[in-house]
Amino acid sequence: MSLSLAIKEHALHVGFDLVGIAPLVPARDLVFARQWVERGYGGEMRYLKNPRRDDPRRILPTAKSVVCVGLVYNDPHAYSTEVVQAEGSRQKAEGSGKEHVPRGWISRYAWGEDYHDILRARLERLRVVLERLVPGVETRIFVDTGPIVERAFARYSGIGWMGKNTCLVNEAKGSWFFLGVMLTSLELEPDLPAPDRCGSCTACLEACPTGALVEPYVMDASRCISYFTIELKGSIPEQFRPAIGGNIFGCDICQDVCPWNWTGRSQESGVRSQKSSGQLSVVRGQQRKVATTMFPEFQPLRLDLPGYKSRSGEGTTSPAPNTQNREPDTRHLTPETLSLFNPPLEALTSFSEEDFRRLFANSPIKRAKYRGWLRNLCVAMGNSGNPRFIPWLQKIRELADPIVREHAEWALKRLEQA
Ligand code: B12
Ligand code: SF4
Ligand code: SF4
Repeated sequence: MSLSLAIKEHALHVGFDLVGIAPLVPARDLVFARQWVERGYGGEMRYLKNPRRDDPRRILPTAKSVVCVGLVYNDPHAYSTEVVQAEGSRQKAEGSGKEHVPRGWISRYAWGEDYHDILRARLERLRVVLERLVPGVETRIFVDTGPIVERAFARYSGIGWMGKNTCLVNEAKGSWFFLGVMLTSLELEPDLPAPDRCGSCTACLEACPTGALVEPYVMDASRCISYFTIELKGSIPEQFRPAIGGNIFGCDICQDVCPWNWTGRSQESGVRSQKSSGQLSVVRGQQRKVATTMFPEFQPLRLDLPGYKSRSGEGTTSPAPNTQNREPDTRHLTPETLSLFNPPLEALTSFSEEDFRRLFANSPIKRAKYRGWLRNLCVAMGNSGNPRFIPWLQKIRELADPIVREHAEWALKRLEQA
């Protein structure tokens, strides 16, 4: 068996779902990535300016090929475009005489434990195998945070094509997977890039609420909800706040609507998007067949909140996987347990800064920091149209932090006008 094949077998053996080998320099994409940053599309993400991103030999001078791996994080819970959020659920609740429970959306990738550690641990195991196979081999491993344009290499390794939403999409697995890369000093047999299967579909471009997908395959990250709610440390530009809707950490919309995350085959998605309305779109009548994982670390975290008592007795959790386009299942609720799947906004207000640090110590959510968390909650509450948040916002606006204060003021004004 060739060394390249042996490495790929071991990658699957240590638990990755996808693996491929890329040649060292996908020059066209790295030039594109540099120009993209120069155009200002990276917003305030200064790490994207690191010149080592232009050529991996600046990290490992002996590098000759790149082993790219993918790990599926999707689980069977509903998509953000399936759960009827904000206005829709309010109307429904009012119609049925029940109190409306405004909920927020935490991006699917952040429901479970921090993926950086999980992928890195598996890559370390792969590195040990490689060092045993080829003593003296030099390697560097990266998951997300290193100065590597990961999707460029992953694209050339054949594990997916770059979709028009800029995510890497795999024909069999969809796009809900994380990437990891290993630079090696070995001359390995490269795979062929996967063919682009987006075809004439434009579902993601149409669904993006902020117009961040400025043209097919090109994102202006400085307009992306994921950037606003995770990466941006300061004030969220006011003109984008209504379009953020209930997204409080990250955004899944352009992946939720992708037909490859449904049947994995056709574009017959029947997606109804509500671009720029600030509401998430609603998708009905589809069967989801894309790859999921039962890996417990990626299931929605359940937090015990002894201090929290839900006002309307709605509870906080939706434990049952929800694959068939249903609204969150609220039958098995305990009022003090919070699931990160589509949580009630009110429950999220009960965290102190200390709680935030403790609860999210091993979660990607810690990246937003407490200040960003409060800021994002203010925006979602302002967008909820629900006056029950006014007392909390009034309290929050007394905080010393000028960013949080300003977002609370904005939300109060919006609720008063609602
Ligand atoms: C900065 C960053 C972001 C930014 C900017 C995203 C973006 N589209 O650039 C923000 C904060 C918005 C973001 C959001 C998300 N991110 Co992010 N992010 C990164 C990071 C750190 C760098 C990405 C980057 O370099 N962007 C600059 C652009 C130019 O590069 P690129 O998008 O990778 O594009 C490459 C190719 O697509 C190609 N290309 C793109 N357009 C064109 C056009 C032409 C003409 C050509 C020739 C080439 C080309 O050139 C580039 C180099 O190949 C990577 C990790 C890493 N170190 O690479 C993770 C990463 C891309 N993110 C990831 C994830 C999971 C997410 C989110 C799903 C999280 C969430 N739910 O909120 C969203 C997805 C949003 C989306 N539609 O992409 C995964 C992607 C997995 C996948 N299957 O694609 C990565 C790889 C992290 C990881 N290790 O798993 N992210
Ligand atoms: S993650 Fe959300 S805001 Fe960003 S490009 Fe996709 S749909 Fe648009
Ligand atoms: S939604 Fe359509 S255009 Fe966008 S990435 Fe998926 S297949 Fe491609």
